[in-house]
Amino acid sequence: MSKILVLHGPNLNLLGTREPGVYGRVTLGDINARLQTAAAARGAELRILQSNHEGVLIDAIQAAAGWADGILINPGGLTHTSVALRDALSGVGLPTVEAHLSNIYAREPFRHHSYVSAVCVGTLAGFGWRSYLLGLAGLLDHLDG
Ligand code: CA2
Repeated sequence: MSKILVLHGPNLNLLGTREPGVYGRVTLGDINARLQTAAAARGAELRILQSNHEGVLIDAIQAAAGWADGILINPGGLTHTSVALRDALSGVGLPTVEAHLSNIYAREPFRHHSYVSAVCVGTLAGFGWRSYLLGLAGLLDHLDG
């Protein structure tokens, strides 16, 4: 059974309550429930965490080295700013998939660069909440070989 850490970065707790034109009307709770259903169908176990704090996310990534087989992460705005988050992912070395609700390459130029992409197996962006499900499937397939 694959064990996956799912991380949601800053402000993603606001999903479904603000900016529905950009991020949709689905709440983070809805996304987590859909991920849990998809994981159960694949016989995988998820532990899910959202935090608005970079250090909390980094602590969770470091702790994952002791139990997880892979990481699914939407770093939120930290995608475009955080060398520290990238260093944590790189240092732990667990297979990681990056997921974004929006197509970051079709938005403002400052969103076009991700610090974490280069240390990830792959990136999903632009499929709304389905980016997470596609990312989970891709990560589990990658772990299955
Ligand atoms: O598209 C994504 O998933 C992002 O990671 C979302 C981040 C943004 O900074 C990235 O460039 C792309 C923003 C997350 C904040 O989500 C909100 C949801 C509702 C209302 C306000 C913010």
